[in-house]
Amino acid sequence: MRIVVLAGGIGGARFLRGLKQAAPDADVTVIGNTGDDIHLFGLKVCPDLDTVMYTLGGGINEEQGWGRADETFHLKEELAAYGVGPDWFGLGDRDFATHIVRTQMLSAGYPLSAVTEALCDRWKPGVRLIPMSDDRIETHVAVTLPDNGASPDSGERKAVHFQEYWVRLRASVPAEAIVPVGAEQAKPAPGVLEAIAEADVVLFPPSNPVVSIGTILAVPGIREGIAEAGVPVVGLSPIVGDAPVRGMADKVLAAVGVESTAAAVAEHYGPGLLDGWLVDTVDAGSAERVEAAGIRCRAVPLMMTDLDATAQMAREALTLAEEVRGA
Ligand code: FO1
Repeated sequence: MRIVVLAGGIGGARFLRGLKQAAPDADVTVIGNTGDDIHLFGLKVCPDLDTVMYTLGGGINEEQGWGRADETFHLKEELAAYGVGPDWFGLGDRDFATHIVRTQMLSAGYPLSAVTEALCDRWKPGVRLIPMSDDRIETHVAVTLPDNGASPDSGERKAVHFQEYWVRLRASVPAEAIVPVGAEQAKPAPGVLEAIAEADVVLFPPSNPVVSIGTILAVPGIREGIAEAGVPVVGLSPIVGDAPVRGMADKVLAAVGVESTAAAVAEHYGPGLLDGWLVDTVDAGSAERVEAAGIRCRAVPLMMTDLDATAQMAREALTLAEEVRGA
């Protein structure tokens, strides 16, 4: 079975670990979000690609869900000693090696998709990880900084890089707009549209529907490719009990006018894209609203408490896909 998964960071990566256990013989292609990418210290950092690669390759810092296990931060400390910022993004020494190799290969002319394939040669994630595009796309967030007089630009409306909004500001101010800069001019990376066209099922894991899956869908051709593939598209709600399971998805959902509920996210994707939607048992009451939107809906436990629970979620998603296919 050929499965295509659109994945962001932590939630998507953890779901993939369960999917691999639930469908060990499946051929899984992951289309990774690159809107979170950031250039720091002259290096290109790809947080969502690295989170999938490290999580499935066994190198992830399990508690954080990002960055490497057994990290040290000597480089970060030395850079801070030179007064070279930013100091709010925690890059570890082991993680720096990934960004150095990536940047070296990009500078030598390799596209991001080839670089990602080369990095995965080491990590062997057990899935094919393709960036959504080889073109540069960076998600920026429009905010009005608090008018506290503390910082020079306080009280001003400005666009900040997604990572600054997420990590430095901790999403403490409303996101007034979220823009995947560069998406309109970007093309899907080689293999993305082919994988979608050849897929038996497409899955939307519990990744952020705006800044992760939404950004992937913003690359021209990907949303259309999925909608026209004629195969079941099944998603798992990242919102459980009107709150995001992890992260601050509710902050970015508000920016696009979507209420923070499992049903609203399904409606946001729409029946043109989604055929099936899994909500957590606590949201079983919303299944009727989702079905009324033309999307088949089932209520199952959606907390990825451990690998077996996550594998069961993946099995439920694949079962719903078969139900939709048969409909
Ligand atoms: N998230 C944080 O909350 N704080 C950090 O200092 C941080 C550093 C970091 C370094 C490398 C990397 O790949 C991810 C990192 N993240 C950090 C997570 C990152 O912001 C998120 O994983 C995604 O961008 C959102 O899914």
